[in-house]
Amino acid sequence: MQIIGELINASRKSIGKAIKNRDAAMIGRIAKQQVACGADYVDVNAGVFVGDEAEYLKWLVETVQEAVDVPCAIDSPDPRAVEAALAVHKGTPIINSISMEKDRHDNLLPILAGTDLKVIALCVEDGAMPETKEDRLRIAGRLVDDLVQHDVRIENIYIDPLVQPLGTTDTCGKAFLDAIEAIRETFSEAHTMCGLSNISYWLPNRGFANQIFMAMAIAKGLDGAIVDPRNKRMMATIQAAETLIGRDSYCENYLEAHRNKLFEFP
Ligand code: THG
Repeated sequence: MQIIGELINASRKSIGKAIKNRDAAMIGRIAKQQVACGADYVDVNAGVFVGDEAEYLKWLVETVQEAVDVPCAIDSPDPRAVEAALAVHKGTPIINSISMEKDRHDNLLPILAGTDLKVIALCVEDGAMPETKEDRLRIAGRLVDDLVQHDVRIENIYIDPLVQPLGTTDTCGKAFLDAIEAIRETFSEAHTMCGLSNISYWLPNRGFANQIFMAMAIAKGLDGAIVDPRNKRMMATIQAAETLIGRDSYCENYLEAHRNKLFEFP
């Protein structure tokens, strides 16, 4: 399971303030915490700084990479910001994300074409949001065809079927889960990815709902997620689900997690 730590996102008040103040100690601390808790990538998002996003995103990449050794997930639709971030990034980041929305697509495709960059392919197109499994699978197919035609390797594509809040439709959770399963069957060499906290947007006890939804998604084959890795219950859920579905030989990772007290909650 590939874990992207979601916390360095300027839309969160404390992070927006830290970025504005160029508080490298605070950004470095949050990056370190996420990696210590198991993040494979650190998401960096400076999207609220319209006009100055490129400069802030570049600073975030430099600051995060001074603190930790893992690559970043560069979270922006703006090609200027992505280019600025790539110019300073060491190692191979993941771009979050291309979609079939025309502007976003046409802006990011030239940056990705022929490279070894990893990329999240978000199942969204212009016009209506995807509703059914079939909508998601069709958009995923367009994205994969297009990226592969432009010499992006299929193993570097992480398809995000898009989690929507329950309350838009009762069945959007099931449509997402069925889409994960169908994507794994249809594009077996590609990966999947999602940010899943949206599912519980209107509900009380969101943490509990999010953990259960994660376990259900892992059962369908989800192999990447954008989460808060400091959330011990969520990380324990991920570990247990992976072991139970058979992705943990001799349950070694589960046993190690137990020894490291991952299953003991405050
Ligand atoms: N797919 C892809 N990228 C994504 C998402 C996705 N990036 C953004 C988002 N969804 C995932 N990232 C975050 C980052 C922070 C928070 C949630 C998702 C967060 N939320 C607080 C909450 O939900 O309670 C509220 C914000 C706050 O603290 O102010 O922190 O789906 N590809």
